Amino acid sequence: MPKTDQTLDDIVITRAILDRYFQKLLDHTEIDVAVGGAGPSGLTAAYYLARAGRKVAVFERKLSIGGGMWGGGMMFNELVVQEEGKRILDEFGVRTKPYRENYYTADSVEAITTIASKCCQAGARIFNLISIEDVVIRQDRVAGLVLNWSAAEAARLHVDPLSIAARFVLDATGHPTEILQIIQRKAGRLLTPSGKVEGERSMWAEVAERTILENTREVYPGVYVTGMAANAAFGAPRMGPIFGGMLLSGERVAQMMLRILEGS
Ligand code: 48H
Repeated sequence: MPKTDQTLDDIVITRAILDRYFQKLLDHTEIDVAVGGAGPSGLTAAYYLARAGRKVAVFERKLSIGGGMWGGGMMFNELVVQEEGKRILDEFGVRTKPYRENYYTADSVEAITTIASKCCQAGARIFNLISIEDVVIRQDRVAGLVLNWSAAEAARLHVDPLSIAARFVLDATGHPTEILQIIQRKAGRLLTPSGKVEGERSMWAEVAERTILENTREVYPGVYVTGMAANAAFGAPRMGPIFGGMLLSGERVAQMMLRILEGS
């Protein structure tokens, strides 16, 4: 029997991490879709795009992915979806329980861990601890993202960023609409009624969940908006801890982009 070397070398461990990480990052410097924010809408969009064979990277500022889904409502880690939202949770394999007609609940930890796992396994790459600090604009169109370490941002270090190219950018940064804020500050009018982020309105689940799909759309050449950011961009209400709209918006924006990517 040949003897295998079962010793562990710290330097090999270091080299393995550096090799693999840089391979992964280099492989995502020119991609189909760059998603800003790994909350439920961004991860759902990334899942559908990757499943269709598109090259997708998700950039997330925080160490943890999942955005606002972990906390359910007011830290009670259960969430609610309506019938249509349940369809997507079923597709991901997240278990739901009927509560009343058209109301289902799910464990928010099971929901976000499952969505994130399916997203990675479909081929989307998630880069956590990286913040989007600017966009690349070429011929009046957003053509990529400018990225920096979140740790550099947090420590207010003056470190220059790096950029990646993407055919589409997706603002899935939730309430603060961070990518759109950068564009309106630096590039010009958004495709909203005022040309700026209209701002989210007070909580009204019924209206918010109905309008989110209309608000899921292109908001600047090359840039789409999904999830809570879509309602904030177009001046619609917030919806509280019902998450069907996040999932449906992620699915819708992936379909819109795929139509264009597959037609070209
Ligand atoms: C990198 C960034 C940057 C940046 C932000 O807030 P999210 O969970 O967003 P959605 O839209 O997928 O889900 C919204 C939902 O969680 C929610 O808040 C709801 C339904 N609220 C209703 C209500 O009434 O309150 O995730 C956004 C993610 C977060 O993880 C941020 O850290 C990340 O985007 N992010 N990542 N660079 N510049 N800005």
